[in-house]
Amino acid sequence: MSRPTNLVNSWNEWDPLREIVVGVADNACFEPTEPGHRPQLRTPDGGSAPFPTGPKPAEMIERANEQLDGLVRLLESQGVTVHRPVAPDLASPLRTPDFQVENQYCVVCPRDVMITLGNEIIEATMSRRARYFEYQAYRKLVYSYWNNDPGMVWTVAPKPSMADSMYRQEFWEWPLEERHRRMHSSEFCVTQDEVVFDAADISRFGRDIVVQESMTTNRSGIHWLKRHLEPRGFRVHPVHFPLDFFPSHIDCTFVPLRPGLVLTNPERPLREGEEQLFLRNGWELVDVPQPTSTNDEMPKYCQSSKWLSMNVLSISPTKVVCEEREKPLQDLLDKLGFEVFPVPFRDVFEYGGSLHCATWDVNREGTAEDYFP
Ligand code: DAV
Repeated sequence: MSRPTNLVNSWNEWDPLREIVVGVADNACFEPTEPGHRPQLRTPDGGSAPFPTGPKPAEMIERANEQLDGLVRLLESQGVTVHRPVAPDLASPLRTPDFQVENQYCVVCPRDVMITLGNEIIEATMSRRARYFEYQAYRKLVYSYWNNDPGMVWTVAPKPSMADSMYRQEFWEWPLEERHRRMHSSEFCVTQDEVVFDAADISRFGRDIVVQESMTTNRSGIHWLKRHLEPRGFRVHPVHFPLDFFPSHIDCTFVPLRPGLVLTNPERPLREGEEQLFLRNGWELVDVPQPTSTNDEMPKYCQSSKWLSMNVLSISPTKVVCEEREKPLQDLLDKLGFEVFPVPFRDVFEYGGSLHCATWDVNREGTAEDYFP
């Protein structure tokens, strides 16, 4: 039998899943402090402590790998083909002509780095030094698609310098009132001088691509996406969530689950007017319930918010994988008519995300639908 040629084909976040990549925790290090990121360790008294550096302890890596492997088993039991990246050495210091960083991070979250848009794979520019070379963990796989799928388009977005001048260091010092005052300016720790985006700030709706302006995606990055994608028939819509003062990655804020339905974050409403595209076309925006953990109750080294609760992964428009503790969200999904697959995943949180973050779908059934005619 001949192999199907369209190995790379994924137009949205929900069509029936055929092939996906799930990250691995091997060789992971603590994320370093750098101009684009200041990891914080909260102490019980509400203060902060120095964040650890260097490789993560083996037993922490094992625990995360067990949960990642559990997700792989579930997906395979649903008939999905799963690939894993190969983790390189991440503990050595990195030096480019423009920056140095003490170590890299991990290869648990392909979602942040890689995106499939139809028959195209894009490697994002990334926004943090420790993640500059993360794409390399996926290259073997990308080459296998490249070699076996003649229709596949492979795009590497322009790498920014990540030099000191690319960042706005004062951002980290702004007091809360200053952040309120600047809420609508969408200026974060990265300036507008270079093209910067993480793939996880993008959400796919067929011909329409929604991109969040954030700490990890600037307006120049969105402009590059527009100029690259619009001639190929996509429409790119920038979106903003002004009450999120540290926005990074759209998949804990605005999560589409099927045509006509987006899960929304009750603490992060869209900028006024931006909901119109959806409402005009008869889409429902449904707020998720409060997560089962407060931010203070998140795993010790986790740098993401409690809203990892809504970082779910769709197996199809009727089947959703959800973290096992998030019963209120599971009940909502059940009421909305989904079959819910709960899996334990909290040991993965400190590696940068939950179920959607830790995956990158390369093939889902379906074609380029126009959901917003
Ligand atoms: O809301 O904390 C986390 C996303 C991680 N990739 C949040 C976003």
